[in-house]
Amino acid sequence: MNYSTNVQRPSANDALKILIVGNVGSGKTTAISAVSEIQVVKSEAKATEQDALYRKDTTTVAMDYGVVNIDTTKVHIYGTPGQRRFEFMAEIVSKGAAGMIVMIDNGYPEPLTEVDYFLQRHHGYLKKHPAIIAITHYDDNNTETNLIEYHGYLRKNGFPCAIMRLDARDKHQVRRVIEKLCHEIKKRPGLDKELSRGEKVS
Ligand SMILES: Nc1nc2c(ncn2[C@@H]2O[C@H](COP(=O)(O)OP(=O)(O)OP(=O)(O)O)[C@@H](O)[C@H]2O)c(=O)[nH]1
Ligand SMILES: [Mg+2]
Repeated sequence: MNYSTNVQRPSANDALKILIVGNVGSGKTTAISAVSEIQVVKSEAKATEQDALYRKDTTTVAMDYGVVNIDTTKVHIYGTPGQRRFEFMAEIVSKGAAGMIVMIDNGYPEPLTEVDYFLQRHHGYLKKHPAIIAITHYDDNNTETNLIEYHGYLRKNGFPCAIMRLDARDKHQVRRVIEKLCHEIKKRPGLDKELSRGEKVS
């Protein structure tokens, strides 16, 4: 008997929306492109702000969108622009998102100030939803801030988020961060209730 015809990948039976915010050049678009199982929808344009030109010529001006399947969960990933003048997009895109990745380029002169900026800005969202802080560009020779300093900052300011190192170009590392966030989302009590109130996406 040929069993192979009966073997199927488990189909996604639930869905989540997650959001990636973080500073310019931290790797939001790169991470979504690395991990997505569909062609990523992007909104790249020529960068104008000096900050945005630091690592690359283009910058996200609206949002990125990709999909990855984690076990039986279809994860819809939305990336936001890092340029401050487009940051209103994050408020719009965060609607219905069950969790957030805050991606920070460790090569910034003061990366802890950047973490502070994003955590304060999304404070309202983070009071109700889980987040992972993903620190990128850790391999750059000119980066000096260690993970322990991020841990210290989060502890001092009362943000109970996990912190992970990430090379946004590496699909497996990006997947691990998303898996961890999905795990945090699913262990939150009351998630089912939240999803049934309309946060579920398909
Ligand atoms: N060396 C190194 N390069 C990285 C790492 N992560 C991402 N990159 C590179 O850094 C750049 C990040 O660019 P994007 O992905 O466009 O950054 P973004 O966060 O979407 O930027 P905005 O849309 O402008 O906010 C790309 O050139 C990546 O290849 C890392 O950990 N180490
Ligand atoms: Mg981008």
